[in-house]
Amino acid sequence: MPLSQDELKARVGRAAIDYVRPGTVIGVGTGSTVAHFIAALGAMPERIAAAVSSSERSTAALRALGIDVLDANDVEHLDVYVDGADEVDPSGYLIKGGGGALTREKIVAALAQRFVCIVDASKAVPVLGAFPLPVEVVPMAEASVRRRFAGGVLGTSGDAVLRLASDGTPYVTDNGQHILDVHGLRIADPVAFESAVNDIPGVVTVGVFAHQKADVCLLGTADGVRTIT
Ligand code: ABF
Repeated sequence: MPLSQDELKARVGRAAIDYVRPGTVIGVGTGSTVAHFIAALGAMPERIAAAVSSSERSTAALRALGIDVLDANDVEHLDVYVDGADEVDPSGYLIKGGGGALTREKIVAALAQRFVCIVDASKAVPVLGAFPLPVEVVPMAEASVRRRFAGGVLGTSGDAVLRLASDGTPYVTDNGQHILDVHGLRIADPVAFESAVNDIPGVVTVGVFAHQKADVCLLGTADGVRTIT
């Protein structure tokens, strides 16, 4: 019987505990794979000292386990940051932000000595871009950013669609901004592409993690957990 995607996520979420040192302060990302990691944190015999979270959703899950959640401003560095992703390429470059938390994820990842990414095998791709690229934008810049992607950025163009909440209104991030999901891109040079999109006026965060790529990527597969470093 093949393992379900959620069982692969659980497997890799548990495996990330090997990179967590008891008594340290760690960074915790967002998403369903990270939810399995948070559950495994709660089961550690010797607990972590505290966590810095990348979303209200993860904060609630950590606090429900009695894990202290600190403000990022009160922490100078984190031992490790553990988070999921929507796509990972063979170099460990990532697309993130499907869960809407990309800005805080980048902020928290930047505090960490090591970034451990946890994904199920379906996230591994040869080239980033099949997953619609999340771009957090200031609402007044939506149309101009959409036009920039339509015209092409570093030789690849895409169709930027405003992300909507379940009630049909624009999705609003934890930071009060909107998200454009850009379809149809092929990101051959993630480092240069991340810089180019960061330079577009009105862009708050682009969901390409290349300057801050994963130091270790744990891939949950039917044959076990594989690492991409
Ligand atoms: C989060 O992990 C987001 O950046 C990304 O969208 C998400 C992947 O979600 P899941 O683990 O539920 O597939 O960090």
